[in-house]
Amino acid sequence: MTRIVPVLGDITQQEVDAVVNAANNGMRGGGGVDGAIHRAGGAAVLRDCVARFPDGLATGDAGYTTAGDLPTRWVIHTVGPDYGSGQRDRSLLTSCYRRSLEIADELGATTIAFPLISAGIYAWPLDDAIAAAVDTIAESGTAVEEVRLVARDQRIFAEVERALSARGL
Ligand code: AR6
Repeated sequence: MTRIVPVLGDITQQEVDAVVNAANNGMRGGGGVDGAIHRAGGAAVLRDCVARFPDGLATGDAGYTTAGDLPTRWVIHTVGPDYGSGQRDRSLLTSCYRRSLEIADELGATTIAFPLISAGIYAWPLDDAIAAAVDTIAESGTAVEEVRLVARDQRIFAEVERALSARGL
């Protein structure tokens, strides 16, 4: 049974087997979580991105690299839909969680930390971004034992807690 644990904090400081990056199609870094992961992970993460994703990554898909200086073994990169630019197909957002967990299972990860994919620069409405995360993780059937949902501020953290308790999770 997978535990979904709300965490108030910074995704780059999570001591788990894998952290998930809210990447973009180019897979060469960016702002938000992506910028924080590349800064904290160091050049090794970018080198690995270039080597493993020469053509980038499709929206809704996920792939992994090593984690450089991060206190985790792998970074699982996934590309959420850019709601602000009109990409509003929710199945692309739920696919990010499903594909990331499939990769975590392939890697044998037992703990993983997600940010709220698409909920920042890509401007997906927060309550639905949280619902998509919680429901998809809960229904995934993953072998991962602990899935952290990391919120950067108190307001978002409280919303994640509320969504989990509303579902009895
Ligand atoms: N730890 C935890 N959560 C964070 C952190 C952090 N260090 N930093 C931001 N958040 P975003 P997106 C929260 O913008 O919407 C990049 O340029 C943030 O408050 O990182 O999928 C990429 O290269 C929000 O709730 O990801 C893409 O171009 C959530 O994490 C684009 O942004 C996701 O915010 C991806 O945008």
